[in-house]
Amino acid sequence: MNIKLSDIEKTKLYKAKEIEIELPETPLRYYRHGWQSWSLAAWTEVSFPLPIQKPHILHPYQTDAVYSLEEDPHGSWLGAVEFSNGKVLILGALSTDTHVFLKANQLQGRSEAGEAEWLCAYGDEDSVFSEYTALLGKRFGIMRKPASPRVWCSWYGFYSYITERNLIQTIDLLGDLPFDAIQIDDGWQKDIGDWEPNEKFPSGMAAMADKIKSTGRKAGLWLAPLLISDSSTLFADHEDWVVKDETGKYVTTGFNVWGHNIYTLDVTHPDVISWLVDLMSRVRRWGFDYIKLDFLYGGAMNGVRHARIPRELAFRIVLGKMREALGEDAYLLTCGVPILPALGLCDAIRIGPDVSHLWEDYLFEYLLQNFSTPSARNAIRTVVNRLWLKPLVHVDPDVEYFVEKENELEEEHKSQLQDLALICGFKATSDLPQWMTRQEREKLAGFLRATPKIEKIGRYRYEIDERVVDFSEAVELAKPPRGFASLLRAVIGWAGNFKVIFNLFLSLDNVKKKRRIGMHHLG
Ligand code: 9PG
Repeated sequence: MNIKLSDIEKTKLYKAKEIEIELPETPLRYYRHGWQSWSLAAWTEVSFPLPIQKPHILHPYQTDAVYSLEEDPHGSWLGAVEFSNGKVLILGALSTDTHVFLKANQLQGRSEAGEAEWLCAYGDEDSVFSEYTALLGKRFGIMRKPASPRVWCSWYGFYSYITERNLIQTIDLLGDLPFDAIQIDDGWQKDIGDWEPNEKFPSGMAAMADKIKSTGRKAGLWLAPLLISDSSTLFADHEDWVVKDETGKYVTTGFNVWGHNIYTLDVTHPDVISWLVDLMSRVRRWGFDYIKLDFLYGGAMNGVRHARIPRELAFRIVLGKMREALGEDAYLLTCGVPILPALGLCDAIRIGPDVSHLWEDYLFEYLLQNFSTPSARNAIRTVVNRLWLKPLVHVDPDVEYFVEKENELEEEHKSQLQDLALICGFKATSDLPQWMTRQEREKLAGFLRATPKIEKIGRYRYEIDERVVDFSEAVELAKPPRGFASLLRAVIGWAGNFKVIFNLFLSLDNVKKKRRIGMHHLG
């Protein structure tokens, strides 16, 4: 279906498998909306298209691998262009399994499934995005919980080195800091797929939930229920539950981040569905009522599944079943999740990549032009560009930092993360109370209690009470490297595709993390 800008004045909603809008001029900017939580969302210069993200080995982790080699500007479900008069045209799907491309002077929508529904709207940026949000709310549903809990999350404090002992010590030291939930992250489980406590949690998970709840808070637990490691008992027992590609090879959800090959469960297989439902009920029985389901994109990756239904729809169906099993009274945060298919089925969505105690990462952001790796700046960029989702669901920008110890962020950058959390209305930290000075503890308490008035005054500018905060610098994308640096980019981008070299990088990073956490001090 081919339409012009003038058609939109009469009709805004279209039903088509393929739709093209003819643009009257080459737009200045393209709004690129990445697939899942960690994928980039940003306004990009049309005259400076982003190069294909490197290293390719990370594509399954950071992008929708189906489109990761696409050269033209593109994004999942929606795309928007900005013209020289400042007006914005949005093409937004109201159906899953859809993708938008800017090709020459056409904005193109494509559905991988059947006919899709599309909104085309032209005008002021905020109003066209609001129109889209309102329709998404009608089609997918709106989250119902009034406020998001203030969370202490173990990940950026302990990473996978969390133990029962250091968790209990932390809970005790958090004392009466106004957190509503304490959430145990990655590191408690036997294996990816074997969701039972490992030897670091000898008292078991019900005891951990009890301990947290005895402080009057929600007990939180992290799981990646759709992933399966080839080292797990689940894999040994149910090899047939794993998604394969057309050639019969297992679909890999990325490289071996946990030291093994990680694959994805077939979410359309009836036995997998009942296993997932049982898992959700078990976690509730342990006593957890704040659930962070992570790496969910695995359930929507391309592959051959038991039932031939579109991949994102298949994922949406299973997410609905997991939500039902958890019960409406549990708080459900989804992470590493394809955004649109999760709307209406969870209480919160992580809308950016991981933060870190570093502002930016020269290797990834400048040399490789990869904006999905953990850094404060990458997180801010994508989160600020996804705030239009806020009327639909609680938006999680990841954690904020308050302590000075072992943290390379400048005050200015810590403030930007804190301000963004106030704007999102979702507050969390992983700062170790063991490391807090009295002033830092007071600052954190003040932040957790604050309920400022928030007003948007520009694309990247907000007023928080009387204070103006501006994220314009943070969201800027580094230009591709030139000269020697571009040679370095080519070499590193290529070398990074070999598992051995990548794993070497990874283990060096783990050594740094372990040193930073100072295991010997925390026991
Ligand atoms: C636990 C973490 C935390 C964090 C999540 C997620 O290799 N990767 O590309 C990669 C990306 C994100 C990531 C971990 C690895 O973080 O966002 O909050 O829960 O998992 O493993």
